[in-house]
Amino acid sequence: MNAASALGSLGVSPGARVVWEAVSSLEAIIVALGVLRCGAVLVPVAERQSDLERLTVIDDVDPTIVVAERRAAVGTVTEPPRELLARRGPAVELDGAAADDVALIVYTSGTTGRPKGAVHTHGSIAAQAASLTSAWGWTAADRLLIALPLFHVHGLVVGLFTGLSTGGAVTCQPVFDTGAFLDAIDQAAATMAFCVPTMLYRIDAHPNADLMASLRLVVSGSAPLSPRTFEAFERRGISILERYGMTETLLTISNPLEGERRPGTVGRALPGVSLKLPPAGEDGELLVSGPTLFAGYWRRPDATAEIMTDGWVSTGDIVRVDGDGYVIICGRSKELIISGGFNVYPSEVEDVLRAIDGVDDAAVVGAPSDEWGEVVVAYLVTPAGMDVDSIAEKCAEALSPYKRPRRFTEVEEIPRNSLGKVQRHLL
Ligand code: MLC
Ligand code: AMP
Repeated sequence: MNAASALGSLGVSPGARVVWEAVSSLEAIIVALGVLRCGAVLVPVAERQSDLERLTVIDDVDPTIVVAERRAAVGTVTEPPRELLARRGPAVELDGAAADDVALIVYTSGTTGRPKGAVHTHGSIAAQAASLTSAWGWTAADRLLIALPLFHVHGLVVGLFTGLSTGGAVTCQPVFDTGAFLDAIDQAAATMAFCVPTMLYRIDAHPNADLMASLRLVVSGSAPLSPRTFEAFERRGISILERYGMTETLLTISNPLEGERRPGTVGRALPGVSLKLPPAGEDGELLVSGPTLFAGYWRRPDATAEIMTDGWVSTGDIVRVDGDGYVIICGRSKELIISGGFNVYPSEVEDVLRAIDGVDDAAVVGAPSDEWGEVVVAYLVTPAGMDVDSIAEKCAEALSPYKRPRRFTEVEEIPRNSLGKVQRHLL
C-alpha cells in the first residue's frame, strides 16, 4: 500500500492538515510525499521544538492527524512513520493536484504575537522547482547533498522537493556533522550541496574541506555569507553561489550559474520574478513578486495584508543595487535575528523572559558571531538579582534551542523611546 492510501485510512482527505515531524528519514519523507499525493496539506514541525511551540501550531492549523513521536503534552493522534506505513486502508483517488490547491503550511514566528502559517500551493512549489532547475542547470543527473532541517523551506522545498522533481537524487543527513558531511560527498557521489553560512564556516575550518571542490555547485543561503568565507572557498577553487529567499516568497534572487558570483551580493532576480528596487546608489526596502509567492498566512488575512499588496511582498530587507544590477542585502527593517540560518524574532523570546517571576523587563538583541552570524543575547531587569540557571531553564521549557539566549546581562532599565518601543541599538 502506498503512503497516500495509509493516510486515507486515517481519515486524511484532500485539504486536511497533517502536522508532520520533519525527520530526515526515508519513512518520514515518504509520509510527507504521501500527504501531498492525497491532496492534503503538509505542516512541518521541528523535532526539537518545545511542547508550547508544537501546541501553538496544532491549535492554529487544526490538523486531522499529527505524525510524530508521541509527546505527553500533545494529546492528538500520533503515529511514527513506520507504524503509519504498515497500516492497511482503502486505496485513495490519486488525482493530480491543481496549482491553486494548498500543499504546505510553514510556521514562522512573526515580529509580533503568535507564529503564523505561511501557505504555499502546489503551484508556488512547482514554480520554485522550475526556476531553480533552469537557473542552476539542475538535471536528473544531479545528486544533491543536504544536512538542512526539513521543517523550513530551504531544506524542504529548495532542496528535497526541487531535487526530487528533477528526477535526481537527494541525500538528506539528519544532523550536520562537518566530517560526515564531507565524507558523504564521495559516498553519495554528490554533485551539489546546499548550506547555510554556519555550515560553510565550519567546513572551511575542517582538514578535509577540499573535498568540496568535486561538487559542481555549492549554494549558500538563509543568512548573509561573509565575504571572508566566500574568499576562503575561492582559494580552494570553489565559487560559492549565494542566493536569497524568504519563507513567504521562496527563492527570488540568485547569483549566476555562469558568470561572476559576487561576494556580498545575492545576484539578480530568478526567472519569473519581478523586483522593486531602490534607485541606483540608494538603500531601500526590497519588494518581490512572482509565481513562487505564498498565498497568505493561514486564516490571518490581517497579517497577510501587512506584508502583501497587489501581489507584491514587502520583504523587510533593506537592499542596494551595484552597478551591474547585483542586489546587496544591507540591512533589515524588520526586527529579526538570524542565527545559523534560523530566524529568531526578539518579541517571542522577550515574551517568555518577561513572564518569568523576578524578571521585570527584558530585551534581546543579536550579537555578531563569526560562526553563527548572530547569536541571541538577553538584557534583563531583575531587581532582586538574576538567577541565570533558573531563567535559562524556563527558556528551555518554552523555546527551541536556537531561540534561547546565549548570554544574560543584568541592566537597570531597558532603553525605550517615547512610544515604549525597545531601542535595541542602545543595548
Ligand atoms: C543549533 N543551535 C543553535 C542553532 N542551531 N543555536 C543558535 N542558532 C542556531 N542556528 C544550538 C544547539 O541546539 C545546541 O544547543 C548548540 O546550539 C550547539 O549546537 P551545535 O551542535 O553546535 O549546532 P548544530 O546542531 O550543529 O546546528 C548548527 C546548524 C543548524 C547550522 C546545523 O543551526 C541548522 O541546521 N541551521 C539551518 C537553518 C535553516 O535551515 N534555515 C532555513 C530557513 S528558510 P544545546 O542547548 O543543545 O547546547 C529561509 C529561507 C531561505 O531562511 O532563504 O533559505
Ligand atoms: P525566513 O523567514 O526564515 O524565510 O528568512 C528569510 C530572511 O532570511 C530574509 O528576509 C533575509 O533577511 C534572510 N536571508 C535569506 N537569504 C539571505 C542571504 N543570502 N543574505 C542575507 N539574508 C538572507
